[in-house]
Amino acid sequence: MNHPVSSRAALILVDVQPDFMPGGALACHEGDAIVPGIDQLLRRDLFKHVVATQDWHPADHVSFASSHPGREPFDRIPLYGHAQTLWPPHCVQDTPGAELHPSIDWTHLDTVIRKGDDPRVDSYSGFRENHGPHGKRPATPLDEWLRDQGVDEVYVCGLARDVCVLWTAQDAVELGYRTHVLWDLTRPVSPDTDIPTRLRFENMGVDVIESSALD
Ligand code: VGL
Ligand code: ZN
Repeated sequence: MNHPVSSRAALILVDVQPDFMPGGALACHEGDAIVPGIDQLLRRDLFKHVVATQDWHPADHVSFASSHPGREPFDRIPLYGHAQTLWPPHCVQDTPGAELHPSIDWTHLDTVIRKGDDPRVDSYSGFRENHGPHGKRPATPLDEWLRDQGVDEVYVCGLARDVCVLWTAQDAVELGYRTHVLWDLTRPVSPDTDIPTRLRFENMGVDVIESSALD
């Protein structure tokens, strides 16, 4: 313990949803291993501000391989001038796999940012959509909400370490937040990405720490 949490810091819990757990539609490697630690962290009540993101797709979402005849999950296709990975259908709106994980006590949550509801555009970061048909990356309400609360520092955890956690932390840095990632409370889709993911965090100025360091 050596890392005091400021009252101007927010915890961002990224996509802690059953579809990203083992047995789910888009399972992360050991994704369920983070659930007890996140529940315990919330019970410690260290953060004045707590936000969750929720992947929330329509059934015909552009990121689903099923929306592209002849394509398989994990194929990459060009989309609006950028590479798009095609995923198995996951986190379909109003299905059990899209719920915030039922084993976590979400009582202390201040707000939920749903993302990926535009059928044409994927949305990895909690702060803004991926590139869309108009070239822009429209903002979600998250940055404005955090600024309204006076937040200048964020701690990011959840799923997936190599996708939505990575993109959320990257946007947080670009938007000027002091940014930490709670490494032990994240897991990747592909574990072979862990070394490059950690380097990417460090190179972009993200402080990678363990949740046990917080007090
Ligand atoms: C995610 C792939 C597709 C994530 C969401 O939460 O990391 N990954 N949709
Ligand atoms: Zn998704």
